[in-house]
Amino acid sequence: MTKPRILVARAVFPETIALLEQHFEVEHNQADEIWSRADLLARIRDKAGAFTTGGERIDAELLAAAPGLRICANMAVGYNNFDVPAMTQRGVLATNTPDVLTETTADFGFALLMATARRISESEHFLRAGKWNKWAYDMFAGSDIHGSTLGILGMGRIGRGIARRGAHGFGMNVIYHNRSRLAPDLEAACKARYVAKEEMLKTADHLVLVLPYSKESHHAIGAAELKQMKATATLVNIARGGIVDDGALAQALRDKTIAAAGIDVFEGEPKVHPDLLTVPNVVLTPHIASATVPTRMAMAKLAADNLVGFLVNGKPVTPINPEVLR
Ligand code: 8YV
Repeated sequence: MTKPRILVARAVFPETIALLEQHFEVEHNQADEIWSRADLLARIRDKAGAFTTGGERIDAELLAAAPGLRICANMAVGYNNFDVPAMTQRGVLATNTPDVLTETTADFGFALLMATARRISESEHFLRAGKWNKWAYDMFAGSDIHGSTLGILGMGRIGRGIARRGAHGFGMNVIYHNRSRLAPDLEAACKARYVAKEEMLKTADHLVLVLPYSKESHHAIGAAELKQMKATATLVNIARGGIVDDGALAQALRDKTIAAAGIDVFEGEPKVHPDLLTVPNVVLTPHIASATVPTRMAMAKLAADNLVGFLVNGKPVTPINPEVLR
């Protein structure tokens, strides 16, 4: 019996490829570089499934180029690279990797918040540059985490993980805003209080963004929102590029209308807004919030399990559009 053909759009763990090769004929991008759009369109043409990593746009054009495509399995919890309505209409299943990255990503959100508020990167650069030659009362004086007000925009699994760390670990007063209010038991578990977005912008000492990217959340934090924040506030974005207007953020950081920012995701990444590279009060990381070895392995395994589960047994593990199965 011939095996179904699948595409793995980027280099992943050898263990993942070995698992997939037990069931499929695998075309695997082993190069360092992401395939061009033209390459992706050409290579997906004869495939039944695709293993994607969040950067590959799966839209009507690609679906038209791949008449036999039945599933795209994203190795990411976010799936704004998928046009889900177009996939559903064509009967193509979409899957993602929720849960397995929640705690790791929440850990990183907290690490980035602490590095930002306590000016860790900025002070390390200063030391490495040989500029540390005296004590000064205000040298790299930042803002406190413990006892401060933590605002969270987007209260899904990762947002709740950050809230728990803040409330239970650091005695923070946690407020959040979300499309809908959490059930009382979920609010109680992370000691979080629902507030309007405007109140959160005005009162948070630290604001962490963990909401999914969509047309509605595009530039949810722009010049107007940044103006409402405290001059002592820090902003952390571990959600998606495009949720923050990076140009407006660089301006706010330069004008010190907010104190500092920690940014892991960028509009148009891996390109970074040039103005962000020139302001000192921002910690910049290359989209690594889920990057621990066990978590990345678990994400890759879950994406592979979705492909095997669906194409071999008809049962995906974490479908986004289960209506395709009916
Ligand atoms: C991924 C992410 O590393 O899961 C997500 O949504 O943003 C990250 O965990 C990235 O999408 C590549 O897989």
